Amino acid sequence: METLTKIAYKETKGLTTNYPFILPNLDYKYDSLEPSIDRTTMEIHHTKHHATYINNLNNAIKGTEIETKTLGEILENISSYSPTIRNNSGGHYNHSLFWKLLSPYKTTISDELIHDITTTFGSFDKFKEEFKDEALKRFGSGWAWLIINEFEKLQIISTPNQENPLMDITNVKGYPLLCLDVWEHAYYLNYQNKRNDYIIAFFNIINWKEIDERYRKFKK
Ligand code: MN3
Repeated sequence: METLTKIAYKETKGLTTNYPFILPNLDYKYDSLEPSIDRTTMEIHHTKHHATYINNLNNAIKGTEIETKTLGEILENISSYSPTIRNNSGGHYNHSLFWKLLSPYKTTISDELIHDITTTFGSFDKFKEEFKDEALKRFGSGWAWLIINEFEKLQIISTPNQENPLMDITNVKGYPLLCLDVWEHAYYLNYQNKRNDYIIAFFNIINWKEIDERYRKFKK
């Protein structure tokens, strides 16, 4: 348990913002991820869905002692807080990370991370296949993740609703490298029920540069 907490702690200690939480700007335009993710989906997802999680989170903690807690402290002690705080702090963290992991430009992966992925999953294609399967089998709403687990190994997991591997309630904790939103609001306008096609398209817009930076930050 000690190692496990330490792994997740590497991320949570960097989450130093606290109340009032604000909507982060995107590093790209809403239409720049087309055709993989359409402009309308991106705009609604960012300005409505993500913004609502933030408003709900701020409203839930306003005037309470949680106002002084950082986002990292809230997530790692999430079992102490209400379902409203759990859903909305998770929603805020997960989306803030997700936006950074998308890129309109093709990015390359470092040799070190490719080597680690290939060693862990057999090949890069097998990694993609396993990630896709995990994202597909997540019933209802949730997220798929590539994390560094308690044994400092790469692992693919999924979480329900807005839970994430930094929360003390999740089965597998770890340091997130990659995440994919598989809530229907993330793809339904363009893909309807075809979550499979959305996941395949997602692989075209992954910001591997950002993932490499997260990977190196962890290894330090
Ligand atoms: Mn979402």
